Amino acid sequence: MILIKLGGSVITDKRKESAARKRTINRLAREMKLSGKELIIVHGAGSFGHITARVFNLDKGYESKEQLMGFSVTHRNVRILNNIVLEALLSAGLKAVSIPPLSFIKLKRKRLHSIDLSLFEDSLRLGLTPVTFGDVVFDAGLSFSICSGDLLMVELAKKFQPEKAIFVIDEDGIYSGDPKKSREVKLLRSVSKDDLMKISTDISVTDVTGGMKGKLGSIAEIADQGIEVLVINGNKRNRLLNALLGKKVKGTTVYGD
Ligand code: ATP
Ligand code: IP8
Repeated sequence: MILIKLGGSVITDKRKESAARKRTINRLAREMKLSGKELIIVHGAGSFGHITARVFNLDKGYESKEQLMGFSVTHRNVRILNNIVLEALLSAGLKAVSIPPLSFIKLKRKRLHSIDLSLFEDSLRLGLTPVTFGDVVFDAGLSFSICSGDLLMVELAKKFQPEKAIFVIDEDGIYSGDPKKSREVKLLRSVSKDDLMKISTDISVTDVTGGMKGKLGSIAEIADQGIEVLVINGNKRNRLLNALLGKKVKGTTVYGD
């Protein structure tokens, strides 16, 4: 089984609220189907989640009752994006089924409190492709908080030990610094998990879950379990397909020790 995260930077335009990139989503869905691999798919929230989450300060947890509408709207919005992804997967011929985090994970001060991944097991056993996504969730310390797709990647990797985990973003991989900020940065073709945290990162768009910095922490946790992690560009045709097929593709490979 291969675990994939379709980043919000690829499937949406993170600068514009609720702007899905349907052509890209459809192409990525076709590439996933063509690979013929057993998959668990996670997707980010992009501009369907991060913008309203920031407006209502949802990442800080419950502060006032005015945030509750923000909680509902954000959940509704990420489900709209999830439906767009599902439509694309079904049209490509994948038997996808959606499993929303709000109903299977609870956090405590933004860290894992409890999780029930049995629906993922049931789906895989039947030959269905489970799909989940970054969402608002209940939090035992803060009443609610944000669950990133990156955290879901870590928990799914721990439980299902995929043959590899692929993070699909809008850049060719992990660079020595943010490629949107500087031309001097270099693509890192292979990085050890211990070197990950030394990499310079930046957040140029609204992102309540820590952007690339948060992602590097999640990648390190997955690599720590001996699982190969790839970071590749989803805007480049067939890169996801070739990565799924085990071909050598431009991107960053992160290895444990
Ligand atoms: P989402 O959280 O919405 O799902 P995502 O998973 O696609 O989004 P982001 O958190 O947006 O990922 O991170 C990808 C972005 O990180 C890229 O668009 C890039 O500009 C930025 N970035 C910052 N530092 C780096 C770096 N060192 N290497 C590569 N990208 C970087
Ligand atoms: O885009 C964030 O998930 P991510 C979820 O995977 C929300 O970090 C609701 C902003």
